[in-house]
Amino acid sequence: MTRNPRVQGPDPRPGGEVNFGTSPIRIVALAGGVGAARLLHGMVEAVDPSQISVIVNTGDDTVLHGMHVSPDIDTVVYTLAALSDPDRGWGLSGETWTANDRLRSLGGNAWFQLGDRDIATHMMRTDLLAAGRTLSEATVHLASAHGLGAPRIMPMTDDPVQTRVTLAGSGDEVGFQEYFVKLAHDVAVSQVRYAGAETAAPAPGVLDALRLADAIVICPSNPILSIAPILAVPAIGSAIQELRDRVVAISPLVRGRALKGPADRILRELGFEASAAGVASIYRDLAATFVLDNQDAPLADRVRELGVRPVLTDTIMTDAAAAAKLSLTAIDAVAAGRAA
Ligand code: FO1
Repeated sequence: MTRNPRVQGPDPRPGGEVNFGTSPIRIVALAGGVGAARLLHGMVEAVDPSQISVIVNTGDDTVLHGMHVSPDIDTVVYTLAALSDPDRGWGLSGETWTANDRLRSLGGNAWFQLGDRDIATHMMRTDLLAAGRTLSEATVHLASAHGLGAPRIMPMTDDPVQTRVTLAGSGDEVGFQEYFVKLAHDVAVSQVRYAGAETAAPAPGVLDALRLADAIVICPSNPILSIAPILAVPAIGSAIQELRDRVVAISPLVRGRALKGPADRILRELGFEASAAGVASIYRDLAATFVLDNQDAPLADRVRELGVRPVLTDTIMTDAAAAAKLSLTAIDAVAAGRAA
């Protein structure tokens, strides 16, 4: 396995190194927001970033005040550029909120907080789209403007896809950010759909990256809100299914609980088991390997019974070194599974 020469300090590789043979290895990550960004922050320290492609969920995208906001793309870009706010996980560190506060005082729609510096990102993206550039091209521009030559960050599609959430109480359907931010995901959900996904095409480069990948990592993101929209793009979902033996998913739940966000609740509300085994059953046709936390060791046999190889490790990413180690465990597990 090729290790990133920029890694300092102790080798984060777990014991029992497994090789893919001729290096360098190529990795694709399917990513949502904060959980994925944390994993990637470690992955780029552990693996040569030029060999990593990230396919990012755009079902959370929204147009606010005339600006195209792509929260998950920005979270990944800001985190990899070491510019994200460490506590919130989204937005920029050292942010000011003058425009948003002023908007609120004018009676405007200010529940989705846009920081002053963050607004420049959305203005730039909106200008590029208005000038006829695609979301992929706008993403290349913004990643490079943030100093990121690698990894390659791609939206899942350049077509409009919107994650829409039906509220259990009223039966009303709302946009993702209205559920997630305005309602603070504190309401029961009865259905989630990915409007537009059925006719969406993968963004340029997405299918090639998947086909060339030695390992495809499904990040520990919300399976319903962050990963399912990517898989709902038909050509991406079927490519992942075909490449199942190279796919490893990392559980976003530990002892049945999400470390951040509503993944456990929404799984339960939609009739899934809120546990690592429940998540493994959602991914069973897509991922041959499943990484779950040591604390969930009693669930490993149930994962195996699903026809999925369980791998136990520490999945709680306390820092970049822990995230690097988790990435390598997941990637090595694919190599071990394919060699078996
Ligand atoms: N999350 C919040 O909880 N409250 C916000 O006001 C908010 C604003 C925001 C602005 C830009 C951006 O890129 C992300 C923002 N997020 C906010 C995060 C975002 O709603 C979620 O992290 C993702 O969509 C879920 O992955």
